[in-house]
Amino acid sequence: MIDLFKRITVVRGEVDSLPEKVLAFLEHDVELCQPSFIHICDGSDEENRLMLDILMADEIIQTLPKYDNCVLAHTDPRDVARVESKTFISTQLQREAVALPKAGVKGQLGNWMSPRDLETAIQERFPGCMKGRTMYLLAYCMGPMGSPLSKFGIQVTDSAYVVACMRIMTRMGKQVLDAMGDGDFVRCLHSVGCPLPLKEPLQRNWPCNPKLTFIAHKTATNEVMSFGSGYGGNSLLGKKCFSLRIGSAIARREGWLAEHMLIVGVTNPEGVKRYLVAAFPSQCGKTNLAMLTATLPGYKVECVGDDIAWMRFDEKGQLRAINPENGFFGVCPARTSDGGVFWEGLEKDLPEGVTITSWLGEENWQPGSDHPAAHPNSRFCTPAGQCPTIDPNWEDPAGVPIDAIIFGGRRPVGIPLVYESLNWQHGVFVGATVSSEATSAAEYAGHEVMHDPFSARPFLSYNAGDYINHWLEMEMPGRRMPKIFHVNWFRRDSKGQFLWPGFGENIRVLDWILRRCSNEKDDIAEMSPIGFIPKQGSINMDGLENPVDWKKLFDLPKDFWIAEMDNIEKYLTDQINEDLPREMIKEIEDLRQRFNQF
Ligand code: SPV
Ligand code: MN
Repeated sequence: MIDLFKRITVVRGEVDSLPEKVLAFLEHDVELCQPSFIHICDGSDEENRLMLDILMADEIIQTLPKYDNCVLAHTDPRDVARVESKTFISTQLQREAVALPKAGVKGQLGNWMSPRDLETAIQERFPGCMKGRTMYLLAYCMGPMGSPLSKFGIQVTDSAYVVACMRIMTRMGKQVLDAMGDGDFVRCLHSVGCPLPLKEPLQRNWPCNPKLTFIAHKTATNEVMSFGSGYGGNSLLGKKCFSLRIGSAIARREGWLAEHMLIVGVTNPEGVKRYLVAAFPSQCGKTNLAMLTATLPGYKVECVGDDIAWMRFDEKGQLRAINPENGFFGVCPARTSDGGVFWEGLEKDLPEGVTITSWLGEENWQPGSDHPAAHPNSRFCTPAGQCPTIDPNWEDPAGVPIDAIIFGGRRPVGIPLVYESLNWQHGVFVGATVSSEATSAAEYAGHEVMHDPFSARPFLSYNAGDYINHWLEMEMPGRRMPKIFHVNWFRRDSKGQFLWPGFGENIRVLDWILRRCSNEKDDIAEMSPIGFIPKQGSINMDGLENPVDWKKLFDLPKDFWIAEMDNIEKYLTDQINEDLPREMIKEIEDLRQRFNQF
């Protein structure tokens, strides 16, 4: 055994049996972080119980007795979201990682760090950061085991909470180490940044280090380093860090797409099933759409994934998608006194005498209070296989065939319920110009509309101009290109009321989209300046509780669109500047031209 490990107690697993490369990685991180104990995770039920026992003893979790095998963790109120301002991509040249904005403009498409500054940042944080704690090593697979589309990762972490969640969110444990052998893996280092003994008392028993929080990615060498936060997107490194940031860099090199998209299968009353992917910025209801219960009779929606899609064209030219994840990490609610959970909107369904405890521990929280019961970004973490509407093919190693790509955002004005792009290049433009109201999944306040190209802005790991180019280059002879659509469930009238009921009624829009993807003879679309929009009456509105105002849903106010086009042009040219593909300039010109003739 290597000398280093003789000084540390290996509490579980055998370091000697690790593949050589994994051992070298472990050795490096042990030397850096100086944990007191090492635990090689096997992913077993027994190990999971041990993690939960540790978390219970540390009073980080409590059981929710109303449900089987369900626990609640309250975090330090300062550690509740991704921290985009402290998320970095490190490459030799800045321009590899981020487009260089116009002079005097602040870049919004990611933060670059030089290799030298990264080394300094690491040295300021990681040496000795696990003193007194256990370093867990977990091997995991993103994507179904055995799929040619899947990829391996190794994460070391000093958080039992992270181990328990990674076991849900990924395929994790001994079987992965066995399958991986001497193969490559993404190297992930995570620490909550609270060596023992503590220098400051914990808040709500949740170890974190908000002052020093940072999440860094070395895309050239497939490495992630995360410090100071236990929150999902910052600490479950298989998710945003690997599957999106490192993933899209690998995808670019290998010619495929790693996207912030849900994947669903929709079956119509004739029994025809088609799959689609949809990209929305964080907190626009991706999980809701992924688990939609159709209100139209005879339709069924089944879920393959709710957050991330890895997609590749197969040898027949068909785009196929896998969900790299194994669980859902969705927005969820507060605790009730009967050991259950409370979602806003369930006020009327609360059993008599049951009270709500807010996320800040305030007992007897009252509906209608001036502050929400749960932090708006509080999350649940649960295995995908437990979803009642999980798709039977969700773990198909070949992936599911994709017929349509949907982009969307939260747009209160101007943007119609649905439109279809004119062709692939125009569709890429639609993706590049996604905007949405700000979200509490990161550190933003307020609701201003923010640009979020491909809903991947927080997850870009290389120059946005190259990202757009990579999308453009997907179109090749012999490939059946999916149609690209844009949806907006969130348009409001002048009184601020939503014009569309949303939720299960969104099946009506999915139905229209999928009819556009079949070779249906009925003419259900008409040309507009922004693309094809539904002909009046072509979306099935049968049985809608309240009639919708078609005109207001599909109106294209010219003054709004003139401002929107100016805004898009300014954003793309300011932010992507010299790296903006000329195809995007052409699309803006064509859009202007079409409005001029409108
Ligand atoms: C998102 O913010 O887009 C999420 C949640 O899916 S997290 O994984 O925490 O980033
Ligand atoms: Mn997400």
